[in-house]
Amino acid sequence: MRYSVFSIARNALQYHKGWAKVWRSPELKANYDAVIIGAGGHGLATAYYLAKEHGMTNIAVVEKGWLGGGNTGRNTTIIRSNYLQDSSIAIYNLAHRLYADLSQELNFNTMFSPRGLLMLCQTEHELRGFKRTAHANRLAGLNSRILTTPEVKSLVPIINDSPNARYPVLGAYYQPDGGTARHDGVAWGYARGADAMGVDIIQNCEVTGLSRDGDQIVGVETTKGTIRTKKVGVVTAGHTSVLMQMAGVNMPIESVCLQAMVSEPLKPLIDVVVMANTVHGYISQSDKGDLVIGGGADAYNSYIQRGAFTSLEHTVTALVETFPVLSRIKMMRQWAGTVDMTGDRSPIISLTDVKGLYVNGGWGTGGFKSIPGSGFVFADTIANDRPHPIAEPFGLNRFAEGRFIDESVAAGVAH
Ligand code: FAD
Ligand code: PYC
Repeated sequence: MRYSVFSIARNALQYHKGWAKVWRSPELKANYDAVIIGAGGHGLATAYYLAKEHGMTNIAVVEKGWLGGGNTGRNTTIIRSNYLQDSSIAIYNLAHRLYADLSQELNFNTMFSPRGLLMLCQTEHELRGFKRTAHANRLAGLNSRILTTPEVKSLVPIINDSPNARYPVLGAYYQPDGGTARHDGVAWGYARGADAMGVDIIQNCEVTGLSRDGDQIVGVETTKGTIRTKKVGVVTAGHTSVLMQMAGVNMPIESVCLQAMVSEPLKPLIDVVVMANTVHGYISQSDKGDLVIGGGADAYNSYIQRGAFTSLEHTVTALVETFPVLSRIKMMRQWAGTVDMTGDRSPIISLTDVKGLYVNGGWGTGGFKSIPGSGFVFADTIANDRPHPIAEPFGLNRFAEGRFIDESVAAGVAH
């Protein structure tokens, strides 16, 4: 649906009563060629690419709440591809490239803003580590380099560059095309695109069971009825283990709470994204002027979406230490999401021992940036019943084979 200036004005004057719905609210059918569980960014992107690239349109995305209401709508929208291992760089880079054209692809403004991203180096170890990352990234064709402290100061004038700081800024890793996007826009754009190709997005529909016939998946039990299907993709960040248990599959995943907050709106103050991994804080400024702020995950496993006070306090301390000028701003809102972490801090995109059951999860605190790439390769994996070459290293078998993809440094501040 396209709107003219006149129709926008008319709708506003009619107290917003006349808007056409952007996607349908279809009835759940009894049979689908594939069912995607979870209408976050990854699930919706998977459905979009299944329909667009593989012609699979008789599919449903089932969501227990509202679409984009999980971590996709709760994250702080940082997009970067500065991971260390080649297999990680391949998927995050693919995602980054797709993000660059996503607004055009979806004809929906995702507000992608590659404004530049800094990861501060506040210990000698961190500086050495990020030099290694910058070299690895450049070898893979990524634009990245190490900044000196004066260069950091000129990009971020409000930063505390005192050599007497508890953790002085010794430099920074810099990805000039890292940045942010609008999280809801990404979910809504993929939802609208998938819906337009015939995908049924069923909200308020919780999956309560997965049915097997021997080692073949045959159905999905939901609060809106039973679905018969031979292909199921589980894309339920935070609850990946819960869903996979329904089919008898144990996942090497822990679920923890990760929080974020926004400040009162301020005049333009900082036009890059800054992450301070050592002290556990990061910051960017939204177009509205709010500072978008986050830090480390809670230190214990849980499924609550509230967050521990200690983590919140720690984040604010890190913020004030790095940007003393912010010590008196007010925080407007705080929220949290449940993220699912693997031991090597890399995701799982995989076939399973159950035929027709596929899983995409374990993105931990960093899966917003990967949504387009993840959806693209997961759709290909489901459609062809074999791992896409970029997804292959991320198979579940890596845990049994000891083939870990260690990204604990790149996962950074939130881990
Ligand atoms: P989700 O968006 O969580 O979607 C999963 C969906 O599954 C949910 O909507 C849920 O309701 C649904 N579901 C669960 N159980 C069921 C069921 N039984 N039946 C039906 N549906 C079910 N990543 C970055 O790259 N950059 C960042 O700056 C960043 N910041 C973050 C900040 C915070 C505070 C948090 C919490 C996360 C952050 N992340 C970030 C991580 C990122 O948000 C996630 O990795 C990503 O959004 C995961 O997307 P998803 O589609 O897999 O999951
Ligand atoms: O992955 O860049 C990231 C991130 C920042 C904050 C949470 N995750």
